[in-house]
Amino acid sequence: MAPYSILQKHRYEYAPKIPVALRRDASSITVDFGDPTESVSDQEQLKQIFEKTYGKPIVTCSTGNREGGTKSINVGVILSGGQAPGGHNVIAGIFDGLTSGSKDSKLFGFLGGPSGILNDKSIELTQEYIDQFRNTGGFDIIGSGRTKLESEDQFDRAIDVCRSKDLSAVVVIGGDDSNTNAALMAEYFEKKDTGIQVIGVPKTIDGDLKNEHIEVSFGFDTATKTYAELIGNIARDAKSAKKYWHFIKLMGRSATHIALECALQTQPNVTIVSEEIRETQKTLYEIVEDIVQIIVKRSENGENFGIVLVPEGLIEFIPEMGILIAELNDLLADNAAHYGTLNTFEAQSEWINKKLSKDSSYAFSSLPNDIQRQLLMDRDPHGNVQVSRIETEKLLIELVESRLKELKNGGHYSGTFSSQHHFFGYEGRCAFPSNFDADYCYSLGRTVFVLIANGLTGYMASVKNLAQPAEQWVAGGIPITMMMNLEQRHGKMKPVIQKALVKLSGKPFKKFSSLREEWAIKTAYTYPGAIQYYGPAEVCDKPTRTLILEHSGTS
Ligand code: FBP
Repeated sequence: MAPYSILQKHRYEYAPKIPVALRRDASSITVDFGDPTESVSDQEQLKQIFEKTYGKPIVTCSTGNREGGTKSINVGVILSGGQAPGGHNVIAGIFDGLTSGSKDSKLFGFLGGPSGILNDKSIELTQEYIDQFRNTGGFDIIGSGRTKLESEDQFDRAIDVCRSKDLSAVVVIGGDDSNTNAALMAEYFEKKDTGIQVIGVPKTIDGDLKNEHIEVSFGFDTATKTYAELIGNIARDAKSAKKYWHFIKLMGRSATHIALECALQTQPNVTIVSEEIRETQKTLYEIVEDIVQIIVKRSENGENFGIVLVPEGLIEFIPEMGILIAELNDLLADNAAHYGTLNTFEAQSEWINKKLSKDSSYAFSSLPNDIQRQLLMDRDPHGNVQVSRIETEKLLIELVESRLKELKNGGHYSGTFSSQHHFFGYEGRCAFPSNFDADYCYSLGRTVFVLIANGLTGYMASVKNLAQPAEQWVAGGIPITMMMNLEQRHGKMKPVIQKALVKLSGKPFKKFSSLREEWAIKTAYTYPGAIQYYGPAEVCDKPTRTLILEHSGTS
């Protein structure tokens, strides 16, 4: 066994709290069926695409008992996309459910993400092996990857591999794209009459895989608490030394849920919400001006320090930058061969500038060289610009600094401005899961097994009522097609799970916007401290502010 820390040793002993309905022998749990469902929109088209799996009912784990337990079965599991705390517990939950049904059942973990099933690379997950990962962060139990599993050739290959291992089901633990592909795979497996079930699990620290039935994706709780601890520490340092403005970029590929939650936990001076920028169509220079105004006001009170939270996805939400990035994505995808022959940045940017529209060429040229380079870096497998590699926080500092100089020269600002930049993302993705994530993920894993044992496919495991104590949580399954609509991807309309951005009419944003002016000028930081695993429930088990505001009506 690899060396481990004292906390890790103690976490092995932690028994996750689970809903009452899951507390019995997992193999005997039945499900109650609701009414047939519809997709969020584009019902007719989706009905045709998902001929076999469209319209299934929501299911809830029931208190009734299944006759005859479960025969021994084999299941395969895949971790897909970015790491999120709690993934190990999902796998532990599946394993415990599976082996409670029959000791002869087997769980296989495909290695390195979805490519593991295509390359037939897997390991059998034994009790001894799994026990080394319980309640720990990371995805290193089997590794993860970003290969997309979406073509019929890939699905055929997956069928061969599943058959060679006699798998009854495949579990895909992933974000919105991976679960969309899980739904397509479930449909294909049904059409081919394979009898192989596919179940999805909602994972992503970004928190953008959520809806009426999926209250939060796992990992969001731990990641935001980790970042909030660090932000609180920096805020206190800033308030002590009174000499730096800290610009902190926070992960979240697209939606601003992470930065918003961290703002609610720490009360910084400025938090940019990308969705609001898009809604109000603010330009980069207007965003900079807003920050500058706050810096000037605080300096008039003698406070030449502060905290600015910058969501990672911001750059794509600034109208002129969003258009520029969309043009760049298309240009790079359509001219990959020619672009590959351009060996220097100068040659690349000259070619790009000629191809861009006039406005985008202007927007591109007005950016510092480093940011231009970052915008031209390789796309991810979904064709997206890798926002975690674009240093928006540094860009803002540069623009703020130069605007403050202008104001100083004009006699409108007499403060001092020194800055520090930070990026918090990877720090939070593999943290020891909070009690909430440890409990939630283990419950999700147990729920996955109940769905499999009840013969379901094309479902996402769901555990609801999460703002309440774990015993009151409600476990069940949501047909994935129910969360889908059609969206344009690479010029074609494709079925996808709707991404949940921050709602400006939602309670978390409203709460934030009612307080932000006060936080901007006053120094009103709060310091959440480190995640606690042992102690009073109020300290250790409390979910995020976002979840509480969205689901219990209190803060
Ligand atoms: P998932 O959506 O796959 O969960 O990943 C989210 C994320 O952590 C984003 O916040 C971030 O932009 C991205 O992954 C970084 O990706 P990578 O790990 O490939 O650098």
